Amino acid sequence: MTVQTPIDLYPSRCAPQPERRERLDPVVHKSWSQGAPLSAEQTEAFDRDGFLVLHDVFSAEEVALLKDEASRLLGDPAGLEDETLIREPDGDEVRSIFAIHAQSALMRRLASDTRLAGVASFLLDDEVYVHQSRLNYKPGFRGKEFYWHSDFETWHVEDGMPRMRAVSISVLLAENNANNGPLMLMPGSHRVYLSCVGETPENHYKISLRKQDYGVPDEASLAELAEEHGIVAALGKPGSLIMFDCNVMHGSNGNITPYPRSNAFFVFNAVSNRVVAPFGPKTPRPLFVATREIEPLAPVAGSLVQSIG
Ligand SMILES: O=C(O)CCC(=O)C(=O)O
Repeated sequence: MTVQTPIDLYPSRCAPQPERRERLDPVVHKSWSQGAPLSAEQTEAFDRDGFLVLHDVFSAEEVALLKDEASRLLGDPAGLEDETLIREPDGDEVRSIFAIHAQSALMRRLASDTRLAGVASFLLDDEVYVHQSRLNYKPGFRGKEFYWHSDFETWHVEDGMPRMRAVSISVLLAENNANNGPLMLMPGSHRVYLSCVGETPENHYKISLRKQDYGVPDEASLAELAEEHGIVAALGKPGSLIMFDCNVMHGSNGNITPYPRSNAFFVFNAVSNRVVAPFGPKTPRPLFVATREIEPLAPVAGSLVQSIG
């Protein structure tokens, strides 16, 4: 079956100057009603700010299980698909492990949990699948920054995600505090689509997963956005969740504290928004970065400990 490439509603990396465009898609795709997995206030805050932090979502036992699994994955690189292991730009320390939902039964169960997949499905008003997953370690002393970006810009140009109907959820496995390079977001910036300059080279992902050079917003536009929206750091203890819209401007500083900042990160895309041919380079990124095999998740309720333990 040939999938028709839809019109490019969010062009980027094809004009000599950056452009600001209006978002054409809703942020919360479903009207709130009793029984929704978020309260009316939480739903409103997500719609307004483009992100939401939920504290104490996972119990201490669940966090311990997830931390053990994150350490196990980190401690056994030979057991992982080699290319899923991404190292820091100037060193050998592991920055990210991709496709964790495909390489760990616990991480697959976590992705399917109602607290993640159920909430994503509500916000996007559709069945969801995992577009991308990874553990982001940000090791102590040497963990490098993630420069400012809109995820959607990359997913659209490099992966062929047609519309803004995706949400990311980070499960905090270590305390994310003001000092160890927490996620920073510009609240409200998700309403503006900022196109970037510079045609994407083929196989860009090989470099960009360590350090991104294309799909990077220009400084003048970032300064304007920061002036308009401000910058907020999303802080929380292990077991908290940060959920953020696919187009919110975000990034994080390096970590020179001794304390690693590890998070399990899942991107949920609406099944109706499945990826098509990339809008930029001809060759899509590999499946471990952006899946093209759509497996809708059936949300699972209950403790991770009982499911796996
Ligand atoms: O983990 C972080 O601090 C940022 C991660 C991020 O921006 C991303 O994965 O898109």
